[in-house]
Amino acid sequence: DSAGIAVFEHGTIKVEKCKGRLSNLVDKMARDGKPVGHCGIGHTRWATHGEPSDINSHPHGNKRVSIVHNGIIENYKQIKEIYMYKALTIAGSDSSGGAGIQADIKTMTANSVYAMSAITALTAQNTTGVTGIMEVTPKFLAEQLDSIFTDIYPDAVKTGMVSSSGLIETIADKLTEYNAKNIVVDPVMIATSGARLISEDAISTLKNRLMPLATIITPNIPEAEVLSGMDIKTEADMEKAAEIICDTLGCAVLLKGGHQLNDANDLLFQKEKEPVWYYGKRIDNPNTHGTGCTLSSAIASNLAKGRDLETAVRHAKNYISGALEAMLDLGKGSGPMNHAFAIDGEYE
Ligand code: PXL
Repeated sequence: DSAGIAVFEHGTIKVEKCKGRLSNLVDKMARDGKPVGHCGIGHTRWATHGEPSDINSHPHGNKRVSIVHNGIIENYKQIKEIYMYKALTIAGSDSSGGAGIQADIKTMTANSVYAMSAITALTAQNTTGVTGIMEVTPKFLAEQLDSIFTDIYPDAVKTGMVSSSGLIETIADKLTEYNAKNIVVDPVMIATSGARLISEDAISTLKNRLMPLATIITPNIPEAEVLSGMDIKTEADMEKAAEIICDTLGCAVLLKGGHQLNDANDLLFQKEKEPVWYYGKRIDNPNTHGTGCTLSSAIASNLAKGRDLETAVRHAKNYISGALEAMLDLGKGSGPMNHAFAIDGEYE
């Protein structure tokens, strides 16, 4: 009898009480990407090759999920659930679907991660601008976060538009209460279209309460100027500003060169590590609505899968390059990217 118990941990497959062919089976699953392949062949391969993962932080760590009889996994559905990495976006809704919550969910889905959302505000907007903003109350945001964290615990969290101090405090309290890991804070201040998306006093709450909890923050140059208090004109300025932000707020910084400086050259600054430059290829696409949201949720997706920061940023930049290169052209203003550029979408 080849019955045994497969123990699935965050990022690893370990076989316990294994008799007969069970370990062969797990190896085969990894090789073929099945049955867990539905949740990402990458995870499986990565798992069995034993690269580092953060097992202890995962609520499903050590959970036994599968009884195997003669090579057949009986509770396959459970394995799929366990094997789906999960990410949460806490952000505003963009009715035009290119930025905010909508961009985040599309990005996480396209990166094979299960996406959840806690909505901070509704915006009425299209590619030409924002016409209205309706915030949720801090109490209702707290309720959304309680619902999420007490049930499907996210492997990573991204925050985007949070326009007022009360909402930011609620997020900081709840992320602390639930011991959230892999937190990416996109310090959204101004939309691509020019609309202001945060109040003045909320900026200091963002700095004092939320950013110290972040694994990484992803400012563009104007945001980094606000956060560092210095003008940024050169690559050397970018390094200096990122160092100031990292030292004062205690989190890693991805300072995005964007269109204002060096095109797509971004700088990753981490405490006690050499700065890393990502020399992105310049893609001549004027439709950049939602690029900030997309990059930060792609980083969160990759952190959810257990990747380190440097790798997560590299993969996220590859994803956004693909989405820009697809040259989608919708709307009258700066349009959205094609988040689904690598998804076939035909199910015959
Ligand atoms: O890209 C910043 C941003 C974040 N969140 C929402 C937005 C935008 C830009 O338009 O609409 C909801």
